[in-house]
Amino acid sequence: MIGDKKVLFSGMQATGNLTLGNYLGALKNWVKLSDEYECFYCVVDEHSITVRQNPAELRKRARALLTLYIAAGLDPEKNCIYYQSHVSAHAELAWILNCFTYMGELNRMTQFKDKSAKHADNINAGLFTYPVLMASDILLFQADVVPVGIDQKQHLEITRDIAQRFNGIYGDVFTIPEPYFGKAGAKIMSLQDPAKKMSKSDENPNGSIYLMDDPDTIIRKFKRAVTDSEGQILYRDEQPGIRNLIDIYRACTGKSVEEVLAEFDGKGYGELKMAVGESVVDQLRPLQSEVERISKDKAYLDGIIKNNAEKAGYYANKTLRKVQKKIGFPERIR
Ligand code: ATP
Ligand code: LTN
Repeated sequence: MIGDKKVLFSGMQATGNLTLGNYLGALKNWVKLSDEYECFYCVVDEHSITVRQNPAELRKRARALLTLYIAAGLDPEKNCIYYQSHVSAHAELAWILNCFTYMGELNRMTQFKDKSAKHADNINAGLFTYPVLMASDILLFQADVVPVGIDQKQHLEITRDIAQRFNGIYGDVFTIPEPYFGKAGAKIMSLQDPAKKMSKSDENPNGSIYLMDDPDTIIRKFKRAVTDSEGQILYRDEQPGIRNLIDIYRACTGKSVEEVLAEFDGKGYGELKMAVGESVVDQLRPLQSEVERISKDKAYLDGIIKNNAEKAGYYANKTLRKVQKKIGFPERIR
């Protein structure tokens, strides 16, 4: 708790241009929850380097991501929006928690398996211990809730396991976090392959809607979305492409599955695709204009970056010092 509020923590990697999946699965829920909790929203640039990055690009993307958090509606005066690399406690706690995490546990992580298959030439130790750094992010802030997409479920479970193990040895040091998954957008699939999640590092740009795509591009991508030959608009496993379109529509409009099915009863796939495309354009329009406006104000952004890194550092170091003391590191001489 901070004051009388529970704590929320979440983050995203600065690995590419954000997609509609990132927005509907995570960012949109962040905004929804931001009044209720004391929130920390991190640009996890340290996680990003588990895959090789171009330095100039990484710097640019990290700033663009931070701008996008604000543009999406997170007030940086109320929510702590900051870069992971500006708070050294993340890496320090990660080292400690590495010593409380088993190889066997990390070996089971599906993201590690997927990413090492994708980057076979660079299966580095950071990629393997990625979930430990993520656990450190969350536990440093004693977070109660962590809004993420379904793909992060396993990482939340290992975070809870590490925290429980540590608490079992040293007493109640860490709050055990709960994941928060939204109803409609928790797993948005690729428009070109509905068996695969929409991902910002996908090589095929037609599979993903990027948050900064212009309206024509968005509509074109939806028109080309892969569906099936059933010809009926139903919400079921056998029609993953249609189900994905319905999920996107639900997440953008707030309608229920029943309402969407009633709306498109007897209509064709073309009509559904157009309606979904338009709902996405409407959803992204305000966000895009806010990005333009905020990015121009360099001094404003720099001020946020500096102040919030200090605020995050304060809370993170409080937990880190407690952990260091518990495990028996020598006290600092003041
Ligand atoms: P990468 O392609 O680099 O692995 P990513 O697109 O999976 O990246 P992350 O930075 O790993 O994005 O994830 C940021 C947040 O967005 C996480 O909470 C994640 O669960 C969520 N997310 C990512 N893709 C989707 C998706 N297709 N549907 C719903 N949520 C998603
Ligand atoms: N692994 C997450 C990004 C991430 C994160 C976190 C999310 C890093 N640290 C802490 C929530 C809380 C991903 O989305 N790929």
